[in-house]
Amino acid sequence: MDSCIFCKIVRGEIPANKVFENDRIVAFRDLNPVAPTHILIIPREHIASVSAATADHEATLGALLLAARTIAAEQGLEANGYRLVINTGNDAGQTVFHIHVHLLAGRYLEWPPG
Ligand code: D5M
Repeated sequence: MDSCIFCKIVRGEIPANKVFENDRIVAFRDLNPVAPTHILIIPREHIASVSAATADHEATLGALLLAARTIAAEQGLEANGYRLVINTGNDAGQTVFHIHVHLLAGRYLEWPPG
């Protein structure tokens, strides 16, 4: 996707504060953090949202969660815990239509979210 901002990060066309990369996944710090640790985990492959995912994306979707686990461990977040969020569609506040997992940690996270 030429115009997708997260595809541009994957291609290295715009800078990002990357914390993790593998053959399927890139992860980088959110520009507007809402918690002391706020990392976005994205697939290299463009999938617009959970709603746009198909069975063909099964391995990529699995890789997203496994990357989240690895990053949480690397960042030392397992003792106190962390939250994974995938905003999907307008009511959930999705603003970037390239599927991404928010990894949030470093403070007590209220439930339910606003
Ligand atoms: O979350 C989209 C998130 O993406 C939001 O928290 C801001 C973040 N964002 C947008 N552009 C960038 C760049 N260039 N670097 C890092 N973070 C970015 P959503 O779930 O769609 O609301």
